Amino acid sequence: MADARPVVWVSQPLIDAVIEPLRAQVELITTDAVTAWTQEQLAERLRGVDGAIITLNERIGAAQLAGADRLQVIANVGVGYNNLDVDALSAAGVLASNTPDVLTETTADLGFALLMAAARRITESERWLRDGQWGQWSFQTMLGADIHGSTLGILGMGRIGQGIARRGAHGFGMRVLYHNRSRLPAATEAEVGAQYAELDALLAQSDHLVLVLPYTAASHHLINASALAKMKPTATLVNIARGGIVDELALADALAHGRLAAAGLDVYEGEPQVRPELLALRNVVLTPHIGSASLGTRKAMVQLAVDNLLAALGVAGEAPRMPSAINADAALAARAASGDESKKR
Ligand code: 8YV
Repeated sequence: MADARPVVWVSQPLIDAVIEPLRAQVELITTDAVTAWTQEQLAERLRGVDGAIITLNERIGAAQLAGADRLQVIANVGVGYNNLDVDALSAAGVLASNTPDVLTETTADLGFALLMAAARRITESERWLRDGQWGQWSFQTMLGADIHGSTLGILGMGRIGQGIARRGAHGFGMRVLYHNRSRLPAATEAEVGAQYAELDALLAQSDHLVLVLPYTAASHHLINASALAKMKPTATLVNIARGGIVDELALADALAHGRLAAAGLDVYEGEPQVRPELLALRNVVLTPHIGSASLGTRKAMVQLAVDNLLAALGVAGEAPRMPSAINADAALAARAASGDESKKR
């Protein structure tokens, strides 16, 4: 007898302890090795499945959805979803979800770690020590910038930005400024210890600037040569959001010529490629997109993606009570308009 359970594809090896129990409820197609799926392969994989759990490495747009007639849900393992064409998903009646909240504090921790490592020259110092250069020590060796008592700028003040503000204001006695599309309520500003600033003032006044804003057409290369020129030459820039927010060549040039003191980067425009201009610099700390990479948080992210997927498929009750849907109204409206009952379980 044919298996009537929904078919679910998981695009990468994730956390087995969370994924494997799904077999009790769905027909599961897993991926054994980390795979760089081509656009065509993605389209082929989505054909004939009811749901998919994917990572930021898989870009889903109209072309991938074209033959995916059964597809009801894409559960993205990540809070950022610039890999999804949400309009195309909605138009196809496909629900999409992300994994907010569960990764907030872990990612804020990494932002702070990068800030401290870059400002206090931690990785540069370690390389110098391992290279046997300690014998060359002088009183001026590895002078960095203070964190405590300095001005911390935060660009993008969502959940992760607020976590960084709390760490700076309450943990390190920093003056915290932020800029965001919308200003926070006064009570939230007071609780996180941050004051609103216009973008130019934020750039000019920050001793350390952390980028935590979503990547959109409006934020593409927002931190370009002209924005960098407004920053203090003694400042540190940290990017834990998306690589495309920074013009990396302009950043490398500013770092190489003393117009910016240091940078800490967890994200890159051409991931997993890192520009040689950045790799060549001693005053930039580079990590491979590990913002949410603690075991507990990664488990929680996968669990949230599973919960979203099952809710959307109606397996765990009435569809679609998804904990973190991105496009529920638009996708369900498109289903209703097309009269596509096959997607209503
Ligand atoms: C990734 C992230 O999800 O959540 C995001 O937006 O950038 C990360 O947490 C993680 O690196 C897996 O791709």
